[in-house]
Amino acid sequence: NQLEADLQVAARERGFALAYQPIVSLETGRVGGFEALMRWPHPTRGMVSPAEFIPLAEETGLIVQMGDWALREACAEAAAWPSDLRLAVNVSAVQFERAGLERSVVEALESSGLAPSRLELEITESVLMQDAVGVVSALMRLRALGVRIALDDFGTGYSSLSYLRRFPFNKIKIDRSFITEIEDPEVAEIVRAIVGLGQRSGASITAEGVETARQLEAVRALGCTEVQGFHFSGPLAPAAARDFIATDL
Ligand code: G
Ligand code: G
Ligand code: NA
Ligand code: MN
Repeated sequence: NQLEADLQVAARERGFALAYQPIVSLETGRVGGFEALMRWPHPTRGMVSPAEFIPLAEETGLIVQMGDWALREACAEAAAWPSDLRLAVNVSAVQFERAGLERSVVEALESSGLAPSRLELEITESVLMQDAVGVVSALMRLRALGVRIALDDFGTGYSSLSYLRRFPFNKIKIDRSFITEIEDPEVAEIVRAIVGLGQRSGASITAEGVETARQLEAVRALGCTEVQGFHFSGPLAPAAARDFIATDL
């Protein structure tokens, strides 16, 4: 398969880029950090979507070296931001299956000088669906380093609520599909319940995919503490992300 062969080359030659999407704190009204999102500028196909290449990278195991690169690259970039800003990096279930994730995180932090408390790893429920004991202890060791752990795309899986009991997440990111329908009172009630669960477990709550001022006001009223979405900004190239920090919202 040609795409797979190309991905192999890109992984070897580090032919990827990172885009950074602002996450806005509703407590301060300012940017609180950025989520790093991988991009693949393909030599002939143009920009290939992560929706296409991340699953392929997971199937082939290439995600391990790609993920290591993303951690190092993103930590180095974030070290240049003001020190109150955080960096979120997505970590795939496949990276947890292989040994070495903890070492990669430590190396990315040490080589960049980024304080561990500024790094947040975003995992999805698929991470917790694997061998629960091994994964939970790996997450605990990462937390012991001072790194924060966020549960991404919350509400889309088969048994979201049960995962909240397995591990003390620092953050819950409510999936975009709920925010899209937030003006439906039943959906708003679900989001209110998620916010309550988060507050009781000490997790902050991010609303993903906020695209309109009405959605922003709705999630604010429901108690979300952070928002991410096109209303403020989509993912930005590194220099544009630095400019965004200086912008008044
Ligand atoms: O950037 P975009 O919204 O197109 O991303 C699509 C999907 O790809 C998202 O679900 C996102 O979590 C995933 N993704 C983007 N970058 C990374 C990455 O560096 N590692 C992993 N594991 N997933 C990523
Ligand atoms: O699964 P994850 O949450 O990591 O996916 C992030 C993806 O969501 C990125 O690819 C990003 O481009 C996309 N995204 C971010 N904000 C919005 C938004 O407001 N609307 C839509 N449709 N997509 C968004
Ligand atoms: Na994510
Ligand atoms: Mn997400």
